[in-house]
Amino acid sequence: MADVTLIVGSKSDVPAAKPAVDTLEKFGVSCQAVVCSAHRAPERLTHVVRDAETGGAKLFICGAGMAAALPGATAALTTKPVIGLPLAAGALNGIDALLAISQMPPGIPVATVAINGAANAAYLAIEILALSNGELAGKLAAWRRDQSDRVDSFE
Ligand code: RP5
Repeated sequence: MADVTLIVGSKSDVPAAKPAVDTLEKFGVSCQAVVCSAHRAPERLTHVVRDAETGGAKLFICGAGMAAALPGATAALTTKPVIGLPLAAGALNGIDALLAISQMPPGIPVATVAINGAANAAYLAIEILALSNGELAGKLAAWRRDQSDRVDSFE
Protein backbone atom coordinates (compact mmCIF):
# COMPACT_ATOMS: atom_id res chain seq x y z
CA MET A 1 0.00 0.00 0.00
CA ALA A 2 1.61 3.28 -1.16
CA ASP A 3 0.17 6.80 -1.36
CA VAL A 4 2.10 7.61 -4.54
CA THR A 5 2.67 5.43 -7.58
CA LEU A 6 5.56 6.64 -9.71
CA ILE A 7 5.72 5.21 -13.22
CA VAL A 8 8.49 5.81 -15.74
CA GLY A 9 8.36 4.77 -19.37
CA SER A 10 11.77 3.12 -19.57
CA LYS A 11 14.65 1.88 -17.43
CA SER A 12 16.65 4.70 -19.02
CA ASP A 13 14.36 7.18 -17.18
CA VAL A 14 15.17 5.86 -13.71
CA PRO A 15 18.17 8.13 -12.88
CA ALA A 16 16.25 11.30 -13.83
CA ALA A 17 13.23 10.20 -11.80
CA LYS A 18 15.25 9.26 -8.70
CA PRO A 19 15.04 12.75 -7.05
CA ALA A 20 11.27 12.27 -6.86
CA VAL A 21 11.69 9.02 -4.95
CA ASP A 22 14.31 10.61 -2.67
CA THR A 23 12.13 13.65 -1.95
CA LEU A 24 9.06 11.56 -1.14
CA GLU A 25 11.21 9.42 1.14
CA LYS A 26 12.56 12.53 2.90
CA PHE A 27 8.97 13.45 3.82
CA GLY A 28 8.01 9.90 4.78
CA VAL A 29 5.56 9.53 1.90
CA SER A 30 5.17 5.95 0.72
CA CYS A 31 5.92 5.39 -2.95
CA GLN A 32 5.74 2.44 -5.28
CA ALA A 33 8.05 2.91 -8.29
CA VAL A 34 7.38 1.01 -11.52
CA VAL A 35 8.81 0.94 -15.05
CA CYS A 36 6.03 0.54 -17.63
CA SER A 37 5.87 1.84 -21.18
CA ALA A 38 2.56 3.23 -22.48
CA HIS A 39 3.37 2.42 -26.09
CA ARG A 40 5.29 -0.85 -25.64
CA ALA A 41 3.11 -2.38 -22.93
CA PRO A 42 -0.30 -0.65 -22.93
CA GLU A 43 -2.16 -3.59 -21.39
CA ARG A 44 0.34 -3.87 -18.56
CA LEU A 45 -0.09 -0.15 -17.88
CA THR A 46 -3.81 -0.74 -17.38
CA HIS A 47 -3.02 -3.40 -14.78
CA VAL A 48 -0.40 -1.22 -13.07
CA VAL A 49 -2.88 1.64 -12.67
CA ARG A 50 -5.74 -0.62 -11.52
CA ASP A 51 -3.49 -2.42 -9.00
CA ALA A 52 -2.16 0.89 -7.69
CA GLU A 53 -5.70 2.18 -7.13
CA THR A 54 -6.70 -1.06 -5.42
CA GLY A 55 -3.61 -0.69 -3.24
CA GLY A 56 -4.67 2.80 -2.15
CA ALA A 57 -2.65 5.10 -4.43
CA LYS A 58 -3.86 8.68 -4.01
CA LEU A 59 -1.99 10.09 -6.99
CA PHE A 60 0.42 9.22 -9.77
CA ILE A 61 3.71 10.71 -10.93
CA CYS A 62 4.53 9.69 -14.51
CA GLY A 63 7.91 10.41 -16.06
CA ALA A 64 8.61 9.95 -19.76
CA GLY A 65 10.69 11.35 -22.57
CA MET A 66 10.19 11.92 -26.30
CA ALA A 67 6.50 11.63 -27.36
CA ALA A 68 5.79 10.88 -23.68
CA ALA A 69 2.36 9.25 -23.93
CA LEU A 70 2.64 7.70 -20.46
CA PRO A 71 1.24 10.52 -18.28
CA GLY A 72 -1.77 11.11 -20.52
CA ALA A 73 -2.41 7.39 -20.93
CA THR A 74 -2.29 7.01 -17.14
CA ALA A 75 -4.63 9.98 -16.66
CA ALA A 76 -7.06 8.29 -19.06
CA LEU A 77 -7.17 5.26 -16.75
CA THR A 78 -7.76 7.04 -13.43
CA THR A 79 -9.55 10.01 -11.90
CA LYS A 80 -6.74 10.44 -9.35
CA PRO A 81 -4.37 13.38 -9.97
CA VAL A 82 -1.54 12.66 -12.40
CA ILE A 83 1.66 14.70 -12.27
CA GLY A 84 3.59 14.52 -15.54
CA LEU A 85 7.36 14.68 -15.46
CA PRO A 86 8.89 15.47 -18.88
CA LEU A 87 12.33 13.91 -19.20
CA ALA A 88 15.20 14.99 -21.44
CA ALA A 89 15.68 12.26 -24.05
CA GLY A 90 16.12 12.00 -27.79
CA ALA A 91 16.78 14.69 -30.40
CA LEU A 92 14.59 17.37 -28.79
CA ASN A 93 16.00 16.94 -25.30
CA GLY A 94 12.70 17.07 -23.42
CA ILE A 95 10.92 19.90 -25.27
CA ASP A 96 8.83 17.26 -27.05
CA ALA A 97 7.87 15.59 -23.76
CA LEU A 98 7.11 18.95 -22.10
CA LEU A 99 4.67 19.92 -24.85
CA ALA A 100 3.11 16.47 -25.16
CA ILE A 101 2.51 16.19 -21.41
CA SER A 102 1.25 19.73 -20.84
CA GLN A 103 -1.06 19.90 -23.86
CA MET A 104 -3.67 17.38 -22.76
CA PRO A 105 -7.11 18.05 -24.25
CA PRO A 106 -9.83 19.25 -21.82
CA GLY A 107 -11.23 16.69 -19.39
CA ILE A 108 -8.13 14.55 -18.82
CA PRO A 109 -5.61 16.88 -17.15
CA VAL A 110 -1.98 16.18 -16.35
CA ALA A 111 -0.21 18.63 -14.00
CA THR A 112 3.15 19.22 -15.63
CA VAL A 113 6.45 20.12 -14.00
CA ALA A 114 9.71 21.27 -15.61
CA ILE A 115 11.89 19.09 -17.84
CA ASN A 116 13.77 16.78 -15.44
CA GLY A 117 11.86 18.43 -12.57
CA ALA A 118 11.57 15.23 -10.56
CA ALA A 119 11.98 16.90 -7.16
CA ASN A 120 9.17 19.35 -7.94
CA ALA A 121 6.93 16.49 -9.06
CA ALA A 122 7.39 15.08 -5.57
CA TYR A 123 6.87 18.43 -3.84
CA LEU A 124 3.62 18.92 -5.78
CA ALA A 125 2.53 15.42 -4.78
CA ILE A 126 3.35 16.24 -1.15
CA GLU A 127 1.32 19.47 -1.34
CA ILE A 128 -1.70 17.55 -2.66
CA LEU A 129 -1.39 14.85 0.01
CA ALA A 130 -0.89 17.49 2.71
CA LEU A 131 -4.40 18.82 2.01
CA SER A 132 -5.75 15.87 3.98
CA ASN A 133 -2.76 15.08 6.18
CA GLY A 134 -1.98 17.58 8.92
CA GLU A 135 1.29 15.94 9.93
CA LEU A 136 2.59 16.12 6.37
CA ALA A 137 1.38 19.73 6.07
CA GLY A 138 3.41 20.52 9.19
CA LYS A 139 6.55 18.90 7.78
CA LEU A 140 6.13 20.83 4.54
CA ALA A 141 5.67 24.14 6.35
CA ALA A 142 8.78 23.45 8.47
CA TRP A 143 10.80 22.62 5.35
CA ARG A 144 9.63 25.83 3.67
CA ARG A 145 10.69 27.86 6.72
CA ASP A 146 14.07 26.13 6.72
CA GLN A 147 14.52 26.80 3.00
CA SER A 148 13.62 30.43 3.55
CA ASP A 149 16.15 30.75 6.41
CA ARG A 150 18.91 29.29 4.20
CA VAL A 151 18.38 31.85 1.41
CA ASP A 152 20.28 34.49 3.37
CA SER A 153 22.98 32.19 4.67
CA PHE A 154 26.51 32.11 3.25
CA GLU A 155 26.88 28.39 4.12
C1 RP5 B 1 10.21 7.09 -23.72
O1 RP5 B 1 11.23 7.07 -24.66
C2 RP5 B 1 10.84 6.79 -22.41
O2 RP5 B 1 10.14 7.43 -21.38
C3 RP5 B 1 12.25 7.30 -22.54
O3 RP5 B 1 12.40 8.59 -21.98
C4 RP5 B 1 12.45 7.37 -24.04
C5 RP5 B 1 13.52 6.42 -24.53
O4 RP5 B 1 13.22 5.13 -24.07
P1 RP5 B 1 14.22 3.90 -24.30
O5 RP5 B 1 14.32 3.75 -25.78
O6 RP5 B 1 15.53 4.28 -23.64
O7 RP5 B 1 13.57 2.72 -23.63
O8 RP5 B 1 9.25 6.15 -24.02
